[in-house]
Amino acid sequence: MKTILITGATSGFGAAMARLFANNNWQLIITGRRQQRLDELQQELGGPDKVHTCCFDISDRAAVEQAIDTLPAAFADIDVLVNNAGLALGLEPADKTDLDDWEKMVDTNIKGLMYCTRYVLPKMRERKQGYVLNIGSVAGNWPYPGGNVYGATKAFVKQLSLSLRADLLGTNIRVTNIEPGIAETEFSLVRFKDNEAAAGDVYQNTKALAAEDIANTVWWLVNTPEHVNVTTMEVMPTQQATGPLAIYRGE
Ligand code: NDP
Ligand code: 8X3
Repeated sequence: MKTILITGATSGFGAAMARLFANNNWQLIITGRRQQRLDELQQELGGPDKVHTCCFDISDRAAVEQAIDTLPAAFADIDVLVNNAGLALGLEPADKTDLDDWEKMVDTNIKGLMYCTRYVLPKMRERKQGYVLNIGSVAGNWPYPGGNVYGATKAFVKQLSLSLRADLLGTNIRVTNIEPGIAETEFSLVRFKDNEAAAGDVYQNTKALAAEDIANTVWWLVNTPEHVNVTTMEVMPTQQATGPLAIYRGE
């Protein structure tokens, strides 16, 4: 039975991936900070023999190391790592943003992803097999007002993904950066700090991606032949596209 480690599986993309892979007979390691949600998902998807839970803050390097180091033997050979945990906080312009929000995005989206990758890779190299899928974002490609540090963290994820490919050439380990566009999850509720009206507005009168669309994308990628590496995959809803460059024309 193959094993997938999904970070941030307590909601959104991560929870959808957990359900899809469990239903296809994979063993899961699921992480997040909300123990109760991890417990519920474990229960739903087959119990502790099939699903191992790790509750930690991904920005806590020692906690990530400890979780990977102390995996039960049956879960220790990770075939697929999905670096999914992440968040956006705020949509203010750079001169008005809360610096704590910026730091939290860097700590989670950049440092957390670095820690998981660094602690999982050695065993993959030893086993000469593995697949690292990073969840980047269109925000790493296309700047938008208020996207500032969130977009910059996702540009980091894109560049690190490309660099991993360079480092891992010859190891048989695959790396893909998936870059989703707007998707309806708890993402906006988190971004707007539990302001349900503001979060709801994001998905008004359009058809955003669903979490399952990204789970299906991951499933497809994982099931491509081992000699195929999709390096980057941008996935937008049909009803989203890039806009023109902005021009300020004065008062
Ligand atoms: P959700 O808010 O629904 O899920 C985010 C997940 O990340 C949760 O499981 C959360 O778990 C986990 N997480 C957040 N911070 C931490 C932390 N410090 N430590 C551990 N886990 C953490 O959002 P999505 O499913 O939409 O987001 C998943 C990924 O997709 C993110 O990286 C996001 O940036 C990216 N993305 C989202 C898009 C969208 O429009 N929704 C589009 C493009 C990319 P918990 O709270 O339990 O810790
Ligand atoms: C999430 C997509 O456009 O809200 O990464 O930044 S967007």
